[in-house]
Amino acid sequence: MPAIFSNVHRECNVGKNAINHGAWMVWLASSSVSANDITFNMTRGATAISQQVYDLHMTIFYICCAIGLIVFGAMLWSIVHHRKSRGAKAAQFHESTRIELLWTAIPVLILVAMAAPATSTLLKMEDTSKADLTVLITGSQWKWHYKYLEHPVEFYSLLATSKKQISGDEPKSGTYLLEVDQPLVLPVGKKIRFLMTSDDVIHSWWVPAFAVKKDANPGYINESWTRIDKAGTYRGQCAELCGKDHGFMPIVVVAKPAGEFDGWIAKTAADQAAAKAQQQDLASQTMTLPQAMELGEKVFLGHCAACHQPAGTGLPGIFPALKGSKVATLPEHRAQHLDIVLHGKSGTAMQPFGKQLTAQELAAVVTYERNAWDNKTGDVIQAAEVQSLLNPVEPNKDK
Ligand SMILES: [Cu+2]
Repeated sequence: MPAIFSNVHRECNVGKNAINHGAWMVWLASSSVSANDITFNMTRGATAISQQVYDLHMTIFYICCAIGLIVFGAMLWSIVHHRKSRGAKAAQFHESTRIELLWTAIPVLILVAMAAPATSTLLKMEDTSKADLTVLITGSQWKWHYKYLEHPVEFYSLLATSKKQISGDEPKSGTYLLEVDQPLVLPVGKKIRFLMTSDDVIHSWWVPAFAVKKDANPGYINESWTRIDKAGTYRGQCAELCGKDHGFMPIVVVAKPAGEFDGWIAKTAADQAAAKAQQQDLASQTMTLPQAMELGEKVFLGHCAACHQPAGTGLPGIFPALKGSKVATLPEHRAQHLDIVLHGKSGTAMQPFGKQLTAQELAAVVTYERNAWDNKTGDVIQAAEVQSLLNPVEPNKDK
C-alpha cells in the first residue's frame, strides 16, 4: 500500500468517535517531506520551471486540503453535535451582514493568494524571448519531426520498441513504448525555444521533466521553452488523442553538456549533408524490379503497414486495402498512386511521404505496392521520376 494511503488508513482509525483534527494536520505537514516520493504525484522535473510548477501544485493542493478539512470538519461536527436526537433546535436568524461579508471576503482572499504565484509561474512559462536555440517540432501521425532552426539538421523520431514486444512475443523492456530511433538532442544550461505545429491532426508534445506540454495544431504554431539543468535522458509522450497509434509516438530527449552538443550538431549536420548528396547520386541510378521490391517491402513495413496492414488488406471501413485496389493496379491510376504517396490525400489519414522518405525509397514503395500481393502490374518506378515530381522544374517567370 503506498505510504500516503497507509497514512490515511492509520489516521482514519485514530479516534473512532471523533475526528482528530490535530492528527490530520500533523499528517498533512509531515507528508510534504515525502510528497515527491509518491510515484503518482507530479515530478519535480529537471528544470527551474518544473520545480516551480511542482511547488505551486503542492501549495494549491495543501490549501485545498486545509479548506476541505475545515469545511467538512465543521459540517461533521455540526451534524453530530446538533443532531435531532439530541433535541437540537435550529437557530432562526436571517441576513447577517457580518457573516455575508466574511464568507465573501475569505474566499476572495484565498483566491488572490492562489492566483498570485500561479500567474507569476505562468508568465515565466510563456516567456519564450532571448532563446539560445530554436527547435521546430512537428507532430505527424504517428511520429515527431525535429528541425533545428539555427542549424541544417532535421530528422524524424520514430518509436523503436519492437513489434514482438508490443504483441507480447518478447519480454517488455524497462522503457517499453518510451524509446525512439533518434532522440532530440539538446544542450544543458541553454534556453531552448520550441515551436510546435502538426502535419495532420492535433498532437501534444509533453515531457513531464521539463513541465512542457503544448498542443501541436495543424496550420498554427504554438511556443514553449525549457532550460535543462542536468544532462541525461528524459522521456515523454504525445498527450493528445491523435488516432490509432496515438500511444506509439513517444518523445525522448537527450540533454548533453553544451560543448558535447556543439560537437554532436556539427557532426550530424555534416552526416546529413553527405547523406543528401548520396541520395541524389542514388536517385540517378536505375532499379530493377527485384531491387525495388526488396527496398520497397522494408519501407512499406516501416511506414505503411500500420494502416494498410502487412498483407495490403487495410482495415475495412477505416484504411483502404491496396491489394487488388484500382489505384494500385490500373495503369491509368499510376500517376494518382504516386501523387497520393508523395503528397497525401486531404480529408483522410493518408499523410504526405514526400519529405519523409528519399526519392529512391518512395519509388521502391510504390513499385512494391503495385507488384506485391498479386497486384503484379510489372511497373517499376524509378527515383528520377519521383525526384521530378517532388521538385518540378519551375517555368521561367520572366517569359
Ligand atoms: Cu499524437
